[in-house]
Amino acid sequence: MSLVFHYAPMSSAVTVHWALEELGVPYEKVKIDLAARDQDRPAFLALNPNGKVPLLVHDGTPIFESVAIMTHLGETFGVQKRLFPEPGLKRAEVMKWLVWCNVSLGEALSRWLHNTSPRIPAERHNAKAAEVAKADVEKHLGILDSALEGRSWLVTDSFGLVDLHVSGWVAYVGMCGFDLARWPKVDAWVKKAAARPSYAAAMTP
Ligand SMILES: N[C@@H](CCC(=O)N[C@@H](CS)C(=O)NCC(=O)O)C(=O)O
Repeated sequence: MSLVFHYAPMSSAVTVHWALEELGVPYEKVKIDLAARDQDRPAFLALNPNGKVPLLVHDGTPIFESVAIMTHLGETFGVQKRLFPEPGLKRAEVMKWLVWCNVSLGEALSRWLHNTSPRIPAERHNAKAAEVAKADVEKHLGILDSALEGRSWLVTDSFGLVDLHVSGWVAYVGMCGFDLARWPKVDAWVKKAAARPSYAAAMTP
């Protein structure tokens, strides 16, 4: 079995990196220097025509999109390790939150970054769009806070890949300037998940 993980530190690849560490599966790391535009090289584009990380190549099959990778890792290695539910309603709930994270929360955050980030030329910023996006990110953090009411973990009674992926994203939302302390259940859950040794390993470049 061969797993080759193409990643960049402090990117969307972090949660996949964290999952690989948490699962304890053997894998090979290939660092992609985004600033040097390694992602535009033909050999990389042949594996991921989107030119983005993360990318996982499992026995020669390239898989892009972090939720697809997370789901594949969960199905393949996570069920046995009790980090991913078997097919059924709990699996459906896990999928609901994974997709919500990348599509709903992620979309609002992306809109906010596009309208505020110093990496985007100021003439492309729109103050009203930034305000709406900020409110949308906050609305999603509120939804998550309510979902965590009375629960230790998001879907099951124990830590799972869904906690890892969604809390990893939410930690990034915090790094982008949102004060997570305003959503106490989210804040406590993010801190509890990040205390796992696998998180420190994934944050090591
Ligand atoms: N929806 C994708 C997003 C991947 C993504 O945007 N990756 C960024 C890093 S955070 C990237 O590789 N950017 C390089 C580029 O666009 O040139 C996922 O979840 O895997």
